[in-house]
Amino acid sequence: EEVEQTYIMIKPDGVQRGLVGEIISRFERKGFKLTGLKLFQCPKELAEEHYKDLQSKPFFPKLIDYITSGPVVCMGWEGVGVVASARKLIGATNPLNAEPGTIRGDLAVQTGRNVVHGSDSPDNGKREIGLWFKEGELCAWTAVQEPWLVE
Ligand code: DAT
Ligand code: MG
Repeated sequence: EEVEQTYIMIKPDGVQRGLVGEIISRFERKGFKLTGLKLFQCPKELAEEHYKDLQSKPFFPKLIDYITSGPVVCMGWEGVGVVASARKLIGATNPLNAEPGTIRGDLAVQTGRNVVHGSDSPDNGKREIGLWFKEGELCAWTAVQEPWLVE
């Protein structure tokens, strides 16, 4: 059980649909710690860098158009096992396959409008937080609840 960092992003559909508070609440209630938060209009170059592993996919141009179509909410979250746990809270890539109780399972219907991103490994968590945030935009802080969450 390692303390990890993950990059979570509410995509433009989540912002447009008024789901920002609902989505942030789920990570807060679970017991993770917010380390960075901003509303941001993503430039095309950054979207392409973020999703560079998917460059050869047929849906890549549509994915870039979607992510840059309006403001996103960029977040850094920290916690024990946060990377895999956040992926579970988010649910399957295709919202129709995502379990009820997950963000995508409860709030979305289509892969191309799946409201939220979460890093898929601790290394990518660090990489993506570095990509989306400048140094002064992140906070290292102690949450008073920590001893009540982790032994
Ligand atoms: P995830 O976001 O669950 O980590 P991923 O990394 O495989 O999924 O893909 C990144 C995003 O690309 C995904 O959230 C939505 C889009 N995407 C993935 N597969 C797709 C497909 N088959 N058709 C359309 N969009 C797709
Ligand atoms: Mg992914």
